Amino acid sequence: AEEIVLGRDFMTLSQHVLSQFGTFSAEAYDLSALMGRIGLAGKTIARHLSRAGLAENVLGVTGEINVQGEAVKNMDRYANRVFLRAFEQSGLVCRLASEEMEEPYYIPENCPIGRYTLLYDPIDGSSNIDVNLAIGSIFSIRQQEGNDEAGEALDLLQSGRKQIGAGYILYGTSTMLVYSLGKGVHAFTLDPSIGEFILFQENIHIPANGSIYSVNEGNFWQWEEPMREYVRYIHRQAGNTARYSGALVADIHRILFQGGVFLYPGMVGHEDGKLRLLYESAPLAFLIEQAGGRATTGTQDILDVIPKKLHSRTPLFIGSSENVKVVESFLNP
Ligand code: P6P
Repeated sequence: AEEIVLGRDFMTLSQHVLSQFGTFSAEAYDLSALMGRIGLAGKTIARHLSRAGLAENVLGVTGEINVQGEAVKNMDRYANRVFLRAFEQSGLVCRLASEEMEEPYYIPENCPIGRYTLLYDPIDGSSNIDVNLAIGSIFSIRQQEGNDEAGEALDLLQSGRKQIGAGYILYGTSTMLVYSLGKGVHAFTLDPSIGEFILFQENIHIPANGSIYSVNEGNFWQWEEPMREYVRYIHRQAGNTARYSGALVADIHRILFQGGVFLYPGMVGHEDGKLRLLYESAPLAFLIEQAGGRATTGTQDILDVIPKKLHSRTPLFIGSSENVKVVESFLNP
């Protein structure tokens, strides 16, 4: 095997975060430790998933219904707790907000010295778990501004432009972590034999245009007419390919590397669509904009939306800048 040059060919996630800052500042060490904890959560979840069908509480449901009105899968509850455990005794994060928790989780002992707020979707695409298809975790890192429990709105109900970092973990044929701290988008593969996420691509740029469109066409007759017109236009145009996995992270990962557009529009009776702003659309919009792409609600950049509630939804159109522009031309004729 060819010689590995330490520091060039072998860059762990924590090392890479430090290298992003060029100085060994307190902030650099904080964010390196924080990303290391996210990596720990990802490794723990990946290991549990690898035991599907063999260990308890991987497949199947808990019998509860979450704040979204959806059946709670065993993995949803397990993964949510893994993130919470990863940040207790960390001194880094005062408050965590998750798709699986109605209210934010507040860690008082971290708050006076805490500096960050973490929002996350612990398992995105959980309908894929029981059929062994790709799923993900999505995370968004914000500066902590409120230094007590009441500071919730300060820390959470803010525009996506205030995110200081975001990314996802994709539990697929391999486990990958993709993140940005506002200095480009970088991708890592988990090497389970050493338990480290190793850098495999830096400064990823999304193609300006792509032939993939990713949308659940089963909702066709629930869409507004402009959205139907767009999909009819795509059907008539030669060379387009439909890819839709049921897991947002997997569909976005494909589009990040190959170009194209993911669409989750509003529907009659559900004008805001299904996806959550703060821990699904906003972190992915941060990442895709860092990679040179676009993300919009159809009328506004996702990153400019200021939510009224923690679990606010918005429509999402995200991907290659030219593809998103065509979508907007149909939605705002
Ligand atoms: P639909 C999974 O439940 C999820 O939140 C995303 O991961 C995924 O893109 C979307 O919902 C799938 O929703 O309505 O097409 O099944």
